[in-house]
Amino acid sequence: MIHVRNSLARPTLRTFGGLLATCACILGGCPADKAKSTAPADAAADGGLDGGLDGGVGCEDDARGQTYMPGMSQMGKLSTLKFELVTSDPGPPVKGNNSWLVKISDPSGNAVTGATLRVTPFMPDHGHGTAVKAKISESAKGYTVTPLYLFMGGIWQVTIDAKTDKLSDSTVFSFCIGG
Ligand SMILES: [Cu+2]
Repeated sequence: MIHVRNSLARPTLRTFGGLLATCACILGGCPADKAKSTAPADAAADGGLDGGLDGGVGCEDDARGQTYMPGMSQMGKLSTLKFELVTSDPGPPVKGNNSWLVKISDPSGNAVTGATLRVTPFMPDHGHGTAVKAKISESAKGYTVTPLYLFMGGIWQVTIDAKTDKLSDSTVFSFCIGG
C-alpha cells in the first residue's frame, strides 16, 4: 500500500526535489544527495521527467538565449565599451566548466587593457548564481575567464562588468545550456 502511494506521488516531488537539490548543492551543501542516491530504480522509472526539467531541455527555443558564435560582440549597456566573446571553450558553452576569452574595446575601437572585470553567472528562472568564482587573467589576447561554472541546464545570463580608471560598462551574454 505504502509503496504504491509513494510511487504515485513521486514524479512531481522528485522533479522539484531534484531541481532544488542541484541548486542547493552548489550554493552550500547537498542535503538531498543521500536521499536521491538511494533511489536508483526510481531514477530509471521516471527518468524522462527528470531529464526534461533538470536538464533544461526546451530552452533551445527560448528567445533569451543568444546563438553562440566565436567573436560575437555587443555594445555595453552604457554604449561605452564593446564586449567581444572571442571564444568559449567548449563552444557553444556547456553544462559544467567553461573558459571564456573576452576582449573589450573603447569607443575608438582600441583594446581596453588593465580593466577590472567582474563576471557573474545567473539563472533567471531559478534565482541563483554559482558559488564557484571564475578567475580572470589578462594577456595580449584579452581577458580569460575560467572556470565559468554553469552547473545545470537552462538559461544562464552571464553579466560582465568592466571598469577602468576612466570608463566602465557592462553587458550580459545569455545562453541556453543543454542538459
Ligand atoms: Cu538552476
